[in-house]
Amino acid sequence: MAKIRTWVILSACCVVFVNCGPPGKVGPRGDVGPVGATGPQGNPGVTGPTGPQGPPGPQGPPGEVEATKVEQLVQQAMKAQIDALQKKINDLRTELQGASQCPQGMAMIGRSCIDLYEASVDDSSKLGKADGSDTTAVADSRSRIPQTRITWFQAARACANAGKRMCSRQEWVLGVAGTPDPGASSANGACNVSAAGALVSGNQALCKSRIGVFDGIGNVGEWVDEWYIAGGLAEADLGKWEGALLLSPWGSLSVDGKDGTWNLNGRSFTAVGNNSTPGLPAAAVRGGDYNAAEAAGLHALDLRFGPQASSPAVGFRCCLTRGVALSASPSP
Ligand SMILES: [Ca+2]
Ligand SMILES: [Ca+2]
Repeated sequence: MAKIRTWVILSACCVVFVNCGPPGKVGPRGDVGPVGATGPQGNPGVTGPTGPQGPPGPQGPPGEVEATKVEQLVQQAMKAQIDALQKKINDLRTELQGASQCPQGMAMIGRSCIDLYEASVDDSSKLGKADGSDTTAVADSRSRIPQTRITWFQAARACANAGKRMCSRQEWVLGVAGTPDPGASSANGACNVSAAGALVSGNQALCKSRIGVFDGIGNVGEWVDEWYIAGGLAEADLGKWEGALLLSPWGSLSVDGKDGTWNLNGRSFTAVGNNSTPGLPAAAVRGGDYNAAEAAGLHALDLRFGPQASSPAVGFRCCLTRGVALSASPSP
């Protein structure tokens, strides 16, 4: 209806205003329009799939209990090392101290120390058997009545029990050197060579050596670390030594020239008063005793006693090498 109306209107117009013919052909289609503007950005894509599993991570720190254990082990190891070092330091310190001085009651001879006094022991009931196998008495160097009735073996053990040893011949002689020889008299504090028994060692003020050793001469004879074949003399001399005291063998070497030497012609005592035994070695006793008179002296040497013999006139004295303590065990 609307198209018809339009056509009527248009036709009427043509009648009114124009002497018009039929309408022309429709013109060609215009060119394609320009490309439109770029559209807006699209929405983000969807999330991708889960990736593969990663490699395992590094080992974590130890747990609390394990860490404590490790720490304890480290501390123990360090403590053991520190203790070992400390012991070494202490040992070295002891050795240095020992190397530079002598223990109390001893005097220095080179690298050795010698007791200032004839030895006593802590307990004379602990002398044990004559061979010293069970001697537990401990020797000491103090101003006391010295121990006698002790065998060489027991004396050696008592010295060892004190961390010392028996004196060598050289140590004994050097230690006692310079002691004034009293001759036959003990008057005025001279060495005890004319009494009924032993005095307190150190009692005789003049009986002192160059380095302060007391009673090397007289009081009690002293075992020394020295053994001999008993009576090991020339055949021609044997008769002269039988049970006898030989005086003046030292000539001018002795202050009074009468220091004695005793020997028993190839025999030695197993004990005082017992019969002497042939072939038994003699352990040396030096210095003479309270009853030796002029025969006592620096050079006095008594070879009558076997090492298992004991006498009321024979004691001992200990020495040591500085910086070295002897172990008290095992038994010899
Ligand atoms: Ca003596
Ligand atoms: Ca003499």
